[in-house]
Amino acid sequence: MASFSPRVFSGMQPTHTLHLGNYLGALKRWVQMQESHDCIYCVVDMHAVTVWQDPADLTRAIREVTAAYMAAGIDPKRSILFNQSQVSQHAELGWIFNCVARLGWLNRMTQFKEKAGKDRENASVGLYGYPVLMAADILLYKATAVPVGEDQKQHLELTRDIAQKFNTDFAAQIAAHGHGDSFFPLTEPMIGGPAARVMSLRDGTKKMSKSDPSDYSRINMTDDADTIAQKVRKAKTDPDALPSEEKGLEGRPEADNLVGIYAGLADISKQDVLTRFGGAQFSGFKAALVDLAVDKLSPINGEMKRLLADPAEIDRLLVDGADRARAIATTTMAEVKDIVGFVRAR
Ligand code: AQP
Repeated sequence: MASFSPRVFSGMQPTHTLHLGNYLGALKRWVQMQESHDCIYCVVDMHAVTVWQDPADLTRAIREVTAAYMAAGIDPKRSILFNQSQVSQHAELGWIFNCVARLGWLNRMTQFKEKAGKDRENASVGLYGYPVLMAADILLYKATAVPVGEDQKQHLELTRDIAQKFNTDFAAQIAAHGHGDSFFPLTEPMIGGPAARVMSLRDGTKKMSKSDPSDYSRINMTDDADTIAQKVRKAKTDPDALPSEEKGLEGRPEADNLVGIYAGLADISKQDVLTRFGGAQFSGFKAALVDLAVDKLSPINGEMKRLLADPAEIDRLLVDGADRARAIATTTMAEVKDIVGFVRAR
């Protein structure tokens, strides 16, 4: 079996504003991974345009998401930080993978079904092919691990299926070009922690989502302290006190969600939260949650504002990151072309 150096890749779409689910499910863990891994973090603007984006809003959101990454602790010197559309190899490898992936695989993708909704015929071809482009994003860098929220599990399984089929279909050429028995790694999803799936503050059975029409369903990374306090106070709960054991959260999705958010923000387990707050009424627990959320999010919010005051510097950092990403992507794409049998300049 070929061996691959450990490398992390992950990305977020510059659509709307990032929320607490994006932060706890992914971004916070990306920051931690910098300690142990070679990391590449992308603002996936080509994914964003799979649904309509006003161009001026898209430009603003690319800079805002970049600022959020850095304000949360992504260091653009240590990690590679860039926006996807500046590295054209993502689209090139995406095309090859369109020819590797099977229609039957894509037909099973639940996110497409959710996002296309009833008006499926009117969805863009890009929205349907979204998980194929995501596989290209990851495998272009031969990433071995991808930290994501639970909602992305199925897409990562598809990434592994595509890598496996490419490795099998082209096994002879992969060996002949000196890459051993596999060209792409079978990337591991890194999903976990108490906040791998943060739910809506209005409905504990629905994922916290950027596109939820109710702003009270989520805490945005740009929300100020008063807004955070208002949203947590209005968050749906049930009439009972908090349980002392985790199994007492079963069948109580809203309570489970708030406890998970507290645990994610405090870097402790849900059981630790219940050991401290078991028997408390929600009013007291919510007050503690507001203090914690404001304490953790306000410095990020402040740093985002500082960074966004200089958009030219953000653009410069993205160009620099894209140059570093392209250096890796160019090599992979040249090797893929050789394996597939395309003629190219040498
Ligand atoms: N609710 C969530 N809980 C935990 N993790 C989450 N992620 C998203 N929502 C939650 C993770 O955030 C990363 C960014 O993914 P994205 O930018 O592609 O976000 P998204 O899926 O578009 O975000 P939304 O809010 O779900 O957007 P809409 O409303 O457009 O569908 C990923 O790692 C994701 O797992």
